Amino acid sequence: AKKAIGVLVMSYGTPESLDGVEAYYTHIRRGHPPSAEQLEDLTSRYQAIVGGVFPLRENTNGQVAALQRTLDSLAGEGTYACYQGLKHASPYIEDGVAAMAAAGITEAIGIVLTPQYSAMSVGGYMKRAQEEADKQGIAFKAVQEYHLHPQLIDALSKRVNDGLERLGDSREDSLVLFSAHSLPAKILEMNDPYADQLLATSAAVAKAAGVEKWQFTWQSAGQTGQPWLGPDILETLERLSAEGVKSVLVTPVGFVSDHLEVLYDIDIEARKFADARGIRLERIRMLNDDPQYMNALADSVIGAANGRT
Ligand code: FEC
Repeated sequence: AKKAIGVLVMSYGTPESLDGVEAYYTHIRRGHPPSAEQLEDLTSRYQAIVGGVFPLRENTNGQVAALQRTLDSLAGEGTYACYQGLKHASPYIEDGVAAMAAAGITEAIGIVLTPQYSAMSVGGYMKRAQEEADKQGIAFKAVQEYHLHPQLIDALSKRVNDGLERLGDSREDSLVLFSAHSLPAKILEMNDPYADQLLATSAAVAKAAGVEKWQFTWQSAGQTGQPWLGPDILETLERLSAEGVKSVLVTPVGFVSDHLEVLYDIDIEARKFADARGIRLERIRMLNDDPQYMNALADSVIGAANGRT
């Protein structure tokens, strides 16, 4: 039989349980344990989110399974074999590559469950995957980005229309607020494509949904003592309230799952902030294992395997 091409599906990772939060946070901080206060703050955010304490794990599992089914139906069973590799939790990126090698795979494609490239995000995942693939003797190719894939844009634009419908009467006055995870502002000196790709995704989704009133804002900046890209979503909501905006549809374009940065940072923190300023805030449904999103991923993987990227 023909040997399968490995697909390393990479995602951020989340703790297994509340006991695992400290080790997870320490890994994110590159081996520096958080202070007791930082740990307490993060633990309380996990405790506050609804729909399961660590929904990202189940959502990533569901995405990997759905991508496997999509690849099977597009390319035939046995052509591609998906493996999971997480940035900050087990199974780590290196574990996923080692599992491929153990299965006899010699050729693999890597793809990250976030559409836009940054040297600090996708670049970091790919560097670790490439290094382990080199060690294991696997020929590795990366899907760097898929931020303008037509199936991704269509899936997001449908969600924008759904969300505007939920805002009901205020649809005409609603503003679509695209958002993404902030990064340290030093990426601007590196000519990083992250911000441009996020704006390109946002503009394409707005166009496809027929939305004219939209803006982009950052969210979820870390506290590292260094400046991060702004304005943050809370600053943006403050300004919008001063401008008299009454209804906002938050549309994350860099996140693809329900997880802490959506369920806490938007649904709890930003919503409370908006409520206090008389702004009605809704959020689009996240993609999770949406079939069009799975198609965008599968098509990008097949494209890379056939030398299209
Ligand atoms: O639900 C979950 O358990 C995980 C939610 C989660 C996602 C996520 C995605 C991204 N991050 C990105 C960059 C950074 C940088 C730092 C950083 C820190 C954290 C902390 C938590 C956390 N991130 Fe995250 N991120 C998620 C969770 N992230 C928790 C630590 C506490 C905090 O700051 O709140 C700063 C690291 C440092 O200290 O040096 C930088 C980027 C993404 C989106 C792309 C991707 O998914 O990979 C970029 C989901």
